[in-house]
Amino acid sequence: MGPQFDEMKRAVLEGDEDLARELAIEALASHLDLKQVMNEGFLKGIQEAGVLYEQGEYFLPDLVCSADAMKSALKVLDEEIKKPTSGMVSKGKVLLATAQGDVHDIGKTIVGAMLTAAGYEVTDLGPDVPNETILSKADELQVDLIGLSALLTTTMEEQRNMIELMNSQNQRLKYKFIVGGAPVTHTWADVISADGYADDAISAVCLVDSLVE
Ligand code: B1M
Repeated sequence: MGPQFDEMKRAVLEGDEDLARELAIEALASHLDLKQVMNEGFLKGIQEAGVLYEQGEYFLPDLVCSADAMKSALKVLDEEIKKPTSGMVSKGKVLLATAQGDVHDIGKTIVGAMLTAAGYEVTDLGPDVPNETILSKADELQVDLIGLSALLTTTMEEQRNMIELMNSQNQRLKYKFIVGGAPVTHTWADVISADGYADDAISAVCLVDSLVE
């Protein structure tokens, strides 16, 4: 692992927003591989912050600072990640959100950026979004697929509730519905009868490709 990746990890771990932003700008300027920049750099930092939080060494304010540093790097890299690799013909419309009661939005934002890069028109409603809002937006935008992220075991229930809401409004077949987020599994997706589950942003693109024609 290169020293610059270590520094990226450290910037997030120490919650240093300015350093994280600077390192992201430098990474773009020196044409580093963005996948490596994310996976070996910044994401390592947020993962380790999570571990330290679990071990009681980090407290919530530390986690918030790490997340803010992660987001300042992501903001710089986002536009670059979103650049399509091929000529732009929209492959379909995707609506993303994080479940109501859940503020975690870093992973979903990455998924959105990767889907945009892959040629989808992505609308990201952000974190903490009620299912009713998502469904009415889906109708308004006539999307092909809805993706709901959940990072808390409690908010995973909103993914099940979304299916129930769709069923109650006779809209289950109108949209493909996929789920993701750290505690979510294939089994959970099967239990609630979602159309699919992806454990990271790259597999999310493959999954959406397989569901949207
Ligand atoms: Co919180 N948090 N957090 N947190 N946080 C977790 C999730 C936790 C596992 C930490 C821990 O205890 N070890 C734990 C959840 C425990 C549980 O439910 N079992 C937890 C907790 C408890 C909490 C609070 C309740 C703490 C408190 O207040 N006492 C609180 C929740 C508030 C709320 O939501 N109501 C809270 C708050 C926060 C911060 C605000 C400080 C911050 C979030 C900032 C933000 O997002 N804007 C935060 C963070 C940063 C984390 C950890 C450390 C990192 C999450 C992250 O961004 N990971 C997290 C620990 C962990 O996950 N191990 C933790 C990086 C990201 C790239 O990964 O989100 O998994 P991830 O996304 C991946 C895949 O999952 C997938 O692709 C992404 C890219 O590879 N994916 C999808 C994600 N969404 C997808 C959707 C798809 C497909 C794939 O299709 C739709």
